[in-house]
Amino acid sequence: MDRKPGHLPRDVRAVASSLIWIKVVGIGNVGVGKTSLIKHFCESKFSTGYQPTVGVDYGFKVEAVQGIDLRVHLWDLSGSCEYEDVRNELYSDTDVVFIVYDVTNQSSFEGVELWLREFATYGNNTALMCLVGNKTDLREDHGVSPLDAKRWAAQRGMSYFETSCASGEGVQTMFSEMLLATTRKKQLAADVSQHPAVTQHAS
Ligand SMILES: Nc1nc2c(ncn2[C@@H]2O[C@H](COP(=O)(O)OP(=O)(O)OP(=O)(O)O)[C@@H](O)[C@H]2O)c(=O)[nH]1
Ligand SMILES: [Mg+2]
Repeated sequence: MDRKPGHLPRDVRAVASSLIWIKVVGIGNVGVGKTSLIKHFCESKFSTGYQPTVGVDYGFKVEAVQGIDLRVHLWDLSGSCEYEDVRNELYSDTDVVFIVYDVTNQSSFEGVELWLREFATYGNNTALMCLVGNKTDLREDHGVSPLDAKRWAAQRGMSYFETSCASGEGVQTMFSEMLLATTRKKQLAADVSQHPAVTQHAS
């Protein structure tokens, strides 16, 4: 390499700055699988051991969506009430928030309303919101009804996904669909700000 340190070629810097930044936040009760979802998305890995997130963790991935490279910043927040203040500091400017519950654990589903309220209080009201039923590989008849979960999400205008970090089923689909929806939203907002007159005329 004959390149001087700290002097990237112009085209590399241009590509880097043209990437779209997306802030994704995962919330939900302790142990529902937020860290596992993010780890599966970033590294295609799953581990059965449980290591509670201490406050907050962070992941990063460049993901191509419809030919556009997105810089995806993933904020993995602890579900423990002990870290409420830490979470509330991190909610601003979120593009996508996914609320996770465990399909085998009714109380984790009952908790989603509180998570929605916490985000509504401290986050931005422009974020795209999704509900995720995780651990479908462990689903039993007496678990959370998928119909109830779908209805809950639909009533709040949220998308609903089901995932298993153990088998990987649904994980990539969930992230791809969330990222596609938020990219379209961002592109639309950029079009509107570039052509305000056209938009005003059309309405
Ligand atoms: N069988 C199964 N186990 C899972 C799945 N997702 C997560 N787990 C397990 O559930 C436990 C908790 O997962 P985490 O991802 O650490 O949960 P969390 O929501 O990040 O929990 P906190 O950080 O404490 O808020 C771990 O033992 C995981 O291996 C899944 O889809 N299927
Ligand atoms: Mg965690």
